Amino acid sequence: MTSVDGSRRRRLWQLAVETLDANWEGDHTVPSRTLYPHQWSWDSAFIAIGLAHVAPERAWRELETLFAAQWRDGRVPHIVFNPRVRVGGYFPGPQFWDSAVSPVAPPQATSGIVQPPVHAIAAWHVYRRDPSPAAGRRLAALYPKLVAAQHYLRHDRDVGGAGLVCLVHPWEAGLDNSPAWDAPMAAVPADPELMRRHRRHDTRVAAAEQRPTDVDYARYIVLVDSYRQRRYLDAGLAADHPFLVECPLFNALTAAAEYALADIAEVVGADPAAHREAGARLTEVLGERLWDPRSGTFHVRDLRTDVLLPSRTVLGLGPLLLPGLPPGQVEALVAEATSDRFGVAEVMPRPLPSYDRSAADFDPVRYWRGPSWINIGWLVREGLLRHGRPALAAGLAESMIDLVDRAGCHEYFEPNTGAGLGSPAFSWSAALLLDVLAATE
Ligand code: 9WN
Repeated sequence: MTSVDGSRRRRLWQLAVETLDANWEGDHTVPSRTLYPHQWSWDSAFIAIGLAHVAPERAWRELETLFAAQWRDGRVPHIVFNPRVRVGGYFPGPQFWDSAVSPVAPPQATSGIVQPPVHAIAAWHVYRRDPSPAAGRRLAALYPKLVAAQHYLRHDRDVGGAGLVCLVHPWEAGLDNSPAWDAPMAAVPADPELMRRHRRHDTRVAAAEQRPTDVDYARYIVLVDSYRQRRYLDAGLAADHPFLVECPLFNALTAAAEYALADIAEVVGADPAAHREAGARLTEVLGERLWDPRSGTFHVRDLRTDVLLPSRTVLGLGPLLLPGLPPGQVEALVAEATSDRFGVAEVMPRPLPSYDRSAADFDPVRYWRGPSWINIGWLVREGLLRHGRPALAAGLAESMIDLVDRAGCHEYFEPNTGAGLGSPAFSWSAALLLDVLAATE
């Protein structure tokens, strides 16, 4: 277990609490005041995990506000727009998404895509911190909504027909600009005309070399446009949607959510068995479709070409979260995590990068193409703990605490120098720091 001395712990704890307080909007937390002024789906899940330590009421509220914007088909939108934010405060904003075109959208303005399903895991964390009868009632109220979200992902999004969730936009993965998407994105037409009619907001408040390029944005926008034109309905996606991928981290989180739902079901008097079966089935299919025994890690499958893509990104470590991962795959993923590519270690750990450090196109400052992120460290740490590697998990925790200690609650970090990148005062860095610090007490 990492030991963090008392005064350092108090200072970091206070920094994290102040960051979360400053980003609180009354019924949800913004990821960042400058860059992301609305509510984001997986951010809220990570934020709830941290808030559970200091403000459980806000933790429940965070999840409840998000799920109040759940679509009628069960999808949880990746952004819930705050109507009080000025037009142009984020791009693409509510006008571009125009969620009202969809017959299954809620009355609130939201985006039309999803993000990784961390919410059942978060709800379970929040409940376990304070398993009071009142918390049990809030858990019971969330349970059917969490089940509907999983149903949407596992059925409506099973485009490949094999039982895995298919993503229709890199933003759905949460690791938006990962090199994992380069090949499928290269096939998406970058329509400069469409982009000329809009202005990016991100590069006005963050350094351009730390953000995706204009060509990336042109493609992101084409994909939103294409999904909106089908009114965000999923039937027939395989025929003409230009980006369709199966991601190992997203699918591992979908499976892990089923195991969290099994735990929740026990508390709320529902049947846990079907959730455990779904988790086991997803684990099996992940092994069949996304595991490459030659590389010893998991990869993204491009459904448009039916090819397993070669890049080794941190997405490949996601299945470590699964309790039923076969021992050979666990060993291989631990070897991958502790190799020079990713640098996890018990002593003198280096920050966990988002991409293979030895790759020719490793970029230590650009968004998801190398930098270190606290949420990814948190997920890999959970996986290491699940598979009985507490010393490695402690080394990883130490590297995460160190990053925030030296640079503050930044959105991401340069993995060689530890310099803070992207937005300062970023909510999930603060929230997950609280959870990691609490585990070192
Ligand atoms: C698009 C809010 C989100 C995170 C994503 C991260 C970034 C948005 C953007 O910020 O994405 O959803 O505008 O770049 O990639 O993981 O949820 O923090």
